[in-house]
Amino acid sequence: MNYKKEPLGWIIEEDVFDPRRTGKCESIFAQGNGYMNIRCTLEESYVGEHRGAFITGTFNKALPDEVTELPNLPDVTEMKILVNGERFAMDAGKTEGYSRTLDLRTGEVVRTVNWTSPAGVKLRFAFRRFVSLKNEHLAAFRMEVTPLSGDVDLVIESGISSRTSNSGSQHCAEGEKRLVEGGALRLMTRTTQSDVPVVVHCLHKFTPAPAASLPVMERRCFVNRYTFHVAKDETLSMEKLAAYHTGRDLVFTSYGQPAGSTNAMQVCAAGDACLAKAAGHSYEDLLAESAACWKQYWDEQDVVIESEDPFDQLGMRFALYHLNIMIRRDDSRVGIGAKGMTGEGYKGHSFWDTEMFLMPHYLFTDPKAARTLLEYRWRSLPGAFKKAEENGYSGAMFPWESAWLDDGEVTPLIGGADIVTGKSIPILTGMIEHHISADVSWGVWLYYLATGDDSYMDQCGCEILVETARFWSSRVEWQEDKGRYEIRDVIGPDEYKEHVDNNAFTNYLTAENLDRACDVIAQMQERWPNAYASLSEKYDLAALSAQFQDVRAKLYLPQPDADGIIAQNDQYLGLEKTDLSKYKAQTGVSSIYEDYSPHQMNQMMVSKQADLVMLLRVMPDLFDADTLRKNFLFYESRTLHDSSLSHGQHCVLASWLGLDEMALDMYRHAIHIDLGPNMTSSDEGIHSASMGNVWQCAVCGFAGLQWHADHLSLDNHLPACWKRLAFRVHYRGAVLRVEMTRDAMHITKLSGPSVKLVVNGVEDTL
Ligand code: IFM
Repeated sequence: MNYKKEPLGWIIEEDVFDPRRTGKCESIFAQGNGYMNIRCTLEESYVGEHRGAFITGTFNKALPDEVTELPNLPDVTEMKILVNGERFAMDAGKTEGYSRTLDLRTGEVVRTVNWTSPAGVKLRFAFRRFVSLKNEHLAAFRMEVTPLSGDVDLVIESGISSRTSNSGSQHCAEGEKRLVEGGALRLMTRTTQSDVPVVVHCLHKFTPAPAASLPVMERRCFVNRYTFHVAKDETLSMEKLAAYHTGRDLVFTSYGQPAGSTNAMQVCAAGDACLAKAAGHSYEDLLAESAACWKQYWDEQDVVIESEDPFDQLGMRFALYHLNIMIRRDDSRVGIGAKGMTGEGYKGHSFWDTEMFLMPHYLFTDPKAARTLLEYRWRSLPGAFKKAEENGYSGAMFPWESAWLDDGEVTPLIGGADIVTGKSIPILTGMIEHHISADVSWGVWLYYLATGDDSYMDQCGCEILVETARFWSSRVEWQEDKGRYEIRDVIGPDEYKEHVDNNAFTNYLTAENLDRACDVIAQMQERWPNAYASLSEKYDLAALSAQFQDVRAKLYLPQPDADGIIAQNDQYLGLEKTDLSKYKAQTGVSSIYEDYSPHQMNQMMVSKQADLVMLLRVMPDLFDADTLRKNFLFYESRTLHDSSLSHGQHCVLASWLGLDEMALDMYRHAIHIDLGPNMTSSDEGIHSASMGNVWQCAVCGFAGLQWHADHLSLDNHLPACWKRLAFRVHYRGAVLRVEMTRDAMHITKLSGPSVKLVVNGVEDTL
């Protein structure tokens, strides 16, 4: 890969075709707009490729014993190109001058290559594509082919294939194919269980026109076969438009309406009209419209980094690019998948990643988008009530993995192979990783602190805080001998530790959840009358508040021991201290699974990811600086960073602790998770939470952004090799521009009401 292409900091280039990187490049070059994402699979097919087109919210269950997942929808990217009867593919013949670039400024991917076929025919190919940021349904492709060694006969097959699957499980029916007015191919299908109508269109335009064109309908495939005779040095160009529409699109379904109730013909008509309109425009025109939206995004959201190493900037912009294409900013029926929509990994499900890792970015750059994410949690409450009830608890127990609003818990039950037993490893997170309910509440309160949005609290926030507090009040266990409540048998953030008691992160976030629920109950009647009306009808709020206060007062909150170390959980400090150097030095992740079973790892003092460190990062005021530092160093030494969630949070805390070199090292690890040399790390999609982490590293870590009850604070922790860092922050209706060097921090209020700030310890009001 080449990250030094001009203009520096904007271009990701694959400069050598290497089939070992197939999956990685499909994911990192993926294009989208929050409604849909298309993996950047090459036009001609290769062993190991994984075509993918995903539309937010179209969740489906392939078989009764599988969990709901985001279906891989019909593909429009594949093309078969025959040159004098030889199939164009770069793994045959000779390839020269290969380059595939993603231009982060416009979202366009361009591939150029000179190819000599096995029979010696030379051609130049240029492929371009983008998914429109202007029209969320539209993707456009352009190809130019120039024969260089003589005239050629070309056959090109291109269209729609519904042979796609999610690792073998098919989600769409065969569907109905037809040619529609204007020569477009149309495939109308439905998801098998959720019954969502899915309509895909594809239209080709060639210059010069083909000698012949023939529609070919096969099982799950509908293409046009075009034939051409192209003279030496003449260029054949193709423009292809594709449009995706589904019955779950907001225009067809109001909130809560089942997808199957949408008339598929309406969806077809919308697709027909969309394509007919786009067909009147050239690729360049459509690209310009989309690029203008990207420009606006960058004007508002860019984080500028001037560093000795330009990769620091590129890594940040790559994260911002994906943060923009993974979120549907105005549809609160959908969350963000752990891989966005760039691959099938984690089945398109949302985790705590949303609130703890992604939310701070959206909240401080586009608060409305943050509200959409938190409304999604509120709309998912029925699933959370159901999960609590099924487990014998009260209130709202949020699913560890979430999909469609009423799906409830969708965590799969089994994972990879256990090296000792040879059986599948049971996945327990859906059953006992309970901190998600407190994480959602933490997100709600952070949103309220940063926006003061009373309407959100009135409609959603109060209910989430009260119902999650009700869950925790039923979840805690009274220990008569110790005279306290405990939370036993959980998995904390560190998923290498199962069935632990009193995970500090879980307990402290629960305490926070209970406190905030009491706060809102105290203010609800006056401040949030609608919430008060509906909750007071269901509950005696005064009694509920008294119950929460009692549980909170008696909840066990682990404290530093004689050495100043806070136990991650009751068992942790007594575990065996195995030598971890081999795993700390690993180039990939999770190599420990090759030597130990989960059961064995549970007995070892080893952490997968930030756990106690995560607690200190989100609640830095709990302990003094010395305790923070001691615990950070202790736990980091036992952490393998086997989750992409880990490095970024360590970076933030390391910055605050003045561990400058370590903080920069952690930042660089975070930007390498998807862009680094590991060929397979992103096969199943990019790591969404890591993108949020990269933003947090710079803004919360190096610029020291912290939120407080009535103000924001900033502290200069810029790495020595960074000359400048600049970004915007939205806070309580105001927009601030922060510009910093190692010696100075300039903050300008661009708009909005006055804002209280504490900058490098000095209070000020802008
Ligand atoms: O939510 C995370 C979890 O903390 C670690 N495993 C991956 C999940 C999805 O990113």
